[in-house]
Amino acid sequence: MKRIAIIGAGPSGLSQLRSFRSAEEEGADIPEIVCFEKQSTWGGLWNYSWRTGTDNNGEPVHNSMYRYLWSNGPKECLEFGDYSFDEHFKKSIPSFPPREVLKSYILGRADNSDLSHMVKFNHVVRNISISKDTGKFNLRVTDIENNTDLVDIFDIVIIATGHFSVPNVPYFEGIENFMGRVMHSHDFRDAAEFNGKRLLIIGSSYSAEDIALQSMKYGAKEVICSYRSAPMGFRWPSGIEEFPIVERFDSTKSFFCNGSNREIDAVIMCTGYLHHFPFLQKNLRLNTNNLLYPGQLYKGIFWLDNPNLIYLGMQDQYYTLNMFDAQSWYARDVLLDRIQLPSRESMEKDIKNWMQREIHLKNPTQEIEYQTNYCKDLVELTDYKIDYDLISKQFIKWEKDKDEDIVAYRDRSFISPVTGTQAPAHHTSWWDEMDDSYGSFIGKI
Ligand code: FAD
Ligand code: NA7
Repeated sequence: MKRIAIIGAGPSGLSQLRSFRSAEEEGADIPEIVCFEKQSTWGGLWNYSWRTGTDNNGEPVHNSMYRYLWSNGPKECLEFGDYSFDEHFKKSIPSFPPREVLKSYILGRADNSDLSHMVKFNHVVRNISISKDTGKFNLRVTDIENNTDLVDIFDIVIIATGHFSVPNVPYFEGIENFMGRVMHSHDFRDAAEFNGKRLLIIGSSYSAEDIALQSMKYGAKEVICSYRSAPMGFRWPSGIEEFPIVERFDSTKSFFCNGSNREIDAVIMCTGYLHHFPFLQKNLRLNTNNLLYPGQLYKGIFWLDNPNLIYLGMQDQYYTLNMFDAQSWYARDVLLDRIQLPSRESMEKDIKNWMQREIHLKNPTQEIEYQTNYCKDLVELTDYKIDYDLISKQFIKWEKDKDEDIVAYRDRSFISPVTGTQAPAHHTSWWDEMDDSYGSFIGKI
């Protein structure tokens, strides 16, 4: 029987565990699986931590989420095919829940699936290498609680360590002389810190958009978003503006490439994250930017040079939870010999084809359709069921809602692809709702 190691018990790792559990429930013999998780509990990024830098064990803090984080897409677009929001909450809830509510849902399926015995918490994977003699993977893992290192051998390794945790921090001329606060979005925790402040945000993607809005909502004086490639172009509330890329700083000002400059109090770099796998033997490390189809991975999952190495959730993400499920169900079926991988040549051709198609995508609608097709392609041969076409339509509608009104898009309601339920409206508009607690959101429906 194969031995499988999963690294990480965030949503991707949990999807993989759930996929095997579901096969087992239907009578299949499943391999021995050990999931190593460096945190004391599961949930990955959804475990909010006030800490930044290193944690109480001296390990890098994994968390990049912050207070007042609400879902940035409709919950109906991330719903699990085999576990609906209605089932978890015993009633239907609005489409854009705050972090704690989504975390409850993600953990709910794991709790109900009896997965915890497969996870070793407080275990940091330090090193993975391949034995030249056997072709098996040697793992070195630190058991943090007992302060011991263990070594173990596995046939299959599944990397589910996420890719939104290690910040990409570019250098800008003179920033070392700037006297205000400088941070990366990975360390952003509480928008109220910037109450009354003039804030410069660098970047023009999801983090920039959400942190700019949050900061205004919680009292920032003004927010400038500085873009490298293109402005986000939303109809921003008063106080938020977009400038082309910042070129340099002095002690109090930022200078932009269009010749203008502004006095600012703080800088938040929303400049994305690195795919970072220091624990892997060098020639096994996925090396990519944040793409919908990272290279080197067949079906976006299997390491081309050695398909016994599997990566989950390494894509840029419109889809999240049910894409991780699609990947996990497919990987499971390969590992259970229900699906055969084609020749290396065919896999390489397939990867090139998908990557080529990504280059030609022109707008978010095409990107959403592309990732929809990716998910559909994966589940075609498995028993995972969800209506990706409905999800796709709703993602496209969500993009339009954002263009119409970036402040109000979270007040809209969507249809569950699992139960068909239309979500109720939240009792307060997102812009006016300062309380993101579970009790306020779930209690007052
Ligand atoms: P992660 O959640 O990052 O989990 C990886 C796990 O691996 C962690 O538990 C970590 O501790 C563990 N790990 C890492 N290294 C090791 C090691 N060496 N040894 C052992 N364990 C290790 N998605 C949405 O659907 N909706 C949202 O609203 C949303 N908002 C987001 C907001 C922010 C600020 C960010 C950064 C992401 C957001 N996401 C959102 C996307 C998010 O990436 C996914 O929802 C999801 O958390 C990805 O799951 P994952 O398991 O792939 O990775
Ligand atoms: P993303 O989506 O990877 O975006 C990174 C942004 O940072 C993007 O706008 C980049 O600009 C910008 N960037 C990267 N490097 C630079 C430099 N050197 N100078 C200026 N701008 C730069 O990361 P996010 O944090 O926004 O989102 C990650 C996840 O968190 C996402 O899935 C959400 O769910 C929450 P570019 O457009 O490439 O020119």
